[in-house]
Amino acid sequence: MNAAVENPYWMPFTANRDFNLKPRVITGAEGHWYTSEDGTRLYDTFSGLWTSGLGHCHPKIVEAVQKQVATLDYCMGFQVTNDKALKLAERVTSMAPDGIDHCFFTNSGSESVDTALKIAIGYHRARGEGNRTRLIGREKGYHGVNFGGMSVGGIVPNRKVFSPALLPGVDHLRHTLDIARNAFSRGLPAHGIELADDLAGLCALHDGSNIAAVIVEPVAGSAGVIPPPAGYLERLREICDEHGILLIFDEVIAAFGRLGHAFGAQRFGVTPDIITTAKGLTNGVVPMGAVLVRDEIYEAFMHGPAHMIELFHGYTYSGHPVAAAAGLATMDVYDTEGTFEQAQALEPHFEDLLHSFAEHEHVIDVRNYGLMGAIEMAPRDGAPGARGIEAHKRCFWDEDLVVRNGMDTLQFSPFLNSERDEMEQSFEKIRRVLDAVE
Ligand code: PXG
Repeated sequence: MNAAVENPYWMPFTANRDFNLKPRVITGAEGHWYTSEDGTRLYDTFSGLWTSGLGHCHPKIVEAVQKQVATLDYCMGFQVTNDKALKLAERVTSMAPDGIDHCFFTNSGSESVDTALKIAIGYHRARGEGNRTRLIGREKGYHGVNFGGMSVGGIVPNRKVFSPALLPGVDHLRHTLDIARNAFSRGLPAHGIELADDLAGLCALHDGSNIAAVIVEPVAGSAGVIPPPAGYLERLREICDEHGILLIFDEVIAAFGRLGHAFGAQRFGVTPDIITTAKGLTNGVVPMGAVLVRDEIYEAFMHGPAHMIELFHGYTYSGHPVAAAAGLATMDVYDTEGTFEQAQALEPHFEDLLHSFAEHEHVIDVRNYGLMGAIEMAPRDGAPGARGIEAHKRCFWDEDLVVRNGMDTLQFSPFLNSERDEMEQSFEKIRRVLDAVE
């Protein structure tokens, strides 16, 4: 068959025509390994898509999902709820920083972000500050693909085509990637705290009293793992407090162990007002997201006649019982297996392996924090991104390795319970690939 013509599946964030020339199709998974359609076993260096830190098909999660789907497959989530959603909200808020004690369920990171932005605007209005509607994002930020998240996001190709339809009243802080000053930093880069003062500049321009919220990823993920400069998030928090602006941490990647804690906020010791999550909430097994908010935010909505809906927002599948069962089983495994401690213990080894590429001829930067890492290659003359996708394909076909590239940056999201020797072997394979790439 001529797949390029006949494949009806329009793949997300994929070069479809190129893909269809030689499709890469996964049919199974177990633990840290995928199986492709010809039976090859491939090691997963990206934990799914930052999703599956416990490994694939974890037996405890599989069992919980199987049981739930046969017990209560679905029930209405408006005006009625299910036992698992209640339990998961309790469980997740008990793990969150003090003061963050309400949880709204969504089905994805994109929905979590748009929900969080709506909650921020609704919160200010409920307090009599309906003028506070401006939203601030950051260049290179990724907050999903819905209109709100796209508007506060800062990845240019994701915005370009839709530019006329972006939300009004949105500004961006400058990004913090500074290879000239910070290349090959281990952990948080030393330079760039002053970039947080962009927020003070926007408060001066618009008056802080018109700004509803600032949203940032604690560590930018999709843009190629950009840890914040030391002190940067603390400074953002201070400026938000000075001006009554809500601080939203988009922890779709950072939450649930990627930074060695339940939440990135805990790793940084900076507590935002709202946290968005997805991915690790269910180990990627069933789609689900959650938005966690401070008590005052929830309480601000709880006014007016008690029989009336307070927030006109929600999804048919908010708090889906099968997703919530997967979430509960995932939290149990994090707990019983000591996953966050395991992840912390892996960090130094992961950092050393990544930075062993610092001298490689193609490599212009290596960045890491927690179990998030990136190796950035110089773009090939006139063909940015070509080197990255070539590396991805060589990994897949020649080395039985699934590696994520964003343009010429290879991104790594090792399993939170990785085996050291598997991690080492995967980086040996990557070295062979970088040696072979033109
Ligand atoms: N916020 C953040 C911080 C994310 O990383 C989303 C929101 C959107 O989530 P959904 O579930 O709607 O996709 C994400 C998603 C990459 C990559 O290569 C990362 C994501 C998506 C696609 C690619 O790093 N993260």
